[in-house]
Amino acid sequence: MATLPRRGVLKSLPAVAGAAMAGRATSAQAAARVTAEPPFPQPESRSTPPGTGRLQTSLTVRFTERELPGIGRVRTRTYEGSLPGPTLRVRPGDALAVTHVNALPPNTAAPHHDLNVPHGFNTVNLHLHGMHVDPGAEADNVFRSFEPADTAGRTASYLSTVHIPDDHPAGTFWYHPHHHGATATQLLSGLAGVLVVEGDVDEVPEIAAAEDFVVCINELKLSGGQVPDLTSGGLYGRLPSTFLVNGASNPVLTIAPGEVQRWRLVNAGALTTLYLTLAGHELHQIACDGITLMKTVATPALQLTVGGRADVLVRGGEPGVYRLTAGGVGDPLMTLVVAGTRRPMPLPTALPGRPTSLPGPTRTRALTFRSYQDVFPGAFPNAYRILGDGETPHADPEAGPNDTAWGRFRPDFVNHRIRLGQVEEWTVTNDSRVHAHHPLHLHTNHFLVTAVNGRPLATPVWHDTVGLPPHGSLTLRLRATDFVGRSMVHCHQSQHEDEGMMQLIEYVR
Ligand SMILES: [Cu+2]
Repeated sequence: MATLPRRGVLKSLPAVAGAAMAGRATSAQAAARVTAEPPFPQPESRSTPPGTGRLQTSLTVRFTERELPGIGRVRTRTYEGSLPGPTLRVRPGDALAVTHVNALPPNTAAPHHDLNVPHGFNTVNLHLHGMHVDPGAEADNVFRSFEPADTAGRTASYLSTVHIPDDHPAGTFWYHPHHHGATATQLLSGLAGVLVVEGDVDEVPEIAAAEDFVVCINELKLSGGQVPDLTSGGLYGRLPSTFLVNGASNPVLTIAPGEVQRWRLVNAGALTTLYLTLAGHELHQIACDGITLMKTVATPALQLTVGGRADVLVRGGEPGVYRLTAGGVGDPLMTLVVAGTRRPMPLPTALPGRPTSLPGPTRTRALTFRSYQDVFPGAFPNAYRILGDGETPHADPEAGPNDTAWGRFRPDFVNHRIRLGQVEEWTVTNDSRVHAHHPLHLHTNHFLVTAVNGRPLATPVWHDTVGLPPHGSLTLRLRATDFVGRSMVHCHQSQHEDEGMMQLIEYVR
């Protein structure tokens, strides 16, 4: 079984532009470029000590100035001084105890009267994205505020204790702050880390034999070596995004011909959906959003929406140099060099997947993600909101999209009461004037996507985050279990989220 990522002796080579441009080079060329360059970067790993059932760790958030490979000096908010933060590795049944220290400086701007205007950029909290755990108390509670240092520099610490159910799925999850108003700025600073739940899927022989790599993709908005706070709606639109893999620009990973590796792909960005392709190779997907598939799915391209994860197996092809790219993103994300002695390894024939069916629904909901640009004057001219099943208390459907409050997030109003054990069917529509991407994210429970634009999927797919098709709709089924309390459904395009595209859920018995 895989308990720790194996860090084999990896040969790698510099991200030479010429090499990266060549879709494929000869094996001699590739071999000639193999040097003693740093290995493919992996975040620091922190695992539950054997026999303890408890991973106790601390995460200090602070501004850090550091050299990012291929980028230069950057000063940004980090976990533990690193970008991304450390990878936390736990097992079903474990307790995860995190002591958070917020060593960011005091917030400067006074609070805005409208909480759906971005604010509080140095206040954080802790969200365990995709985890099926308690959303309340001192667990995965995104209503908490971990305040920054005071003017004298004194910091407070905040404890989160999360009990991971014995039957929690094994897979790839992640953590990040989820303080309303600051999520986009903090994600675009690189405040994110990977959370791995180890278990059954790791014991599939072909997967256990594969080297296990975290591929955490961060999206930064850099201006003069810093990430500016999102204080006006148009700011980020004018700055290009910088994409990093495990904190480096276009790092290089080496694989032998025929060798199988496991990549845990995480879109830890804030704004951009990634359409991933690896030149010369298929991606053999084994899990989506932390849920193991019923069988391996080979695909030439993968849509990784903001917040989404995909575990894939990659089998080294012909010797050469290949790029992992994302449509619409100019530079390669990373480079794969196929070199060395052929090492044939099989792909799995069976996976311990979660069945892709749920009983017929006993209740339905219709939600609409609506965004229209430039409908309001001022610094935040957009209207990001979710409509459906009880908008805000003063909702006036006749008021239409020019009512500034209608359908925007209110922390004191429950939009959806969801009964544990009951199967619901949701139709979620993307109603936007422009070609807007809205990644739907539900906290606490996964859901089963059963149809796209009304057309049933041959094989439904479990998600916690899924892109709504522009001008289209998704149909999903949900059966919430285990945890009562207040939770969230929102857009994971985090600027939209900060500006109000979020609703409150209460799970009830
Ligand atoms: Cu959105």
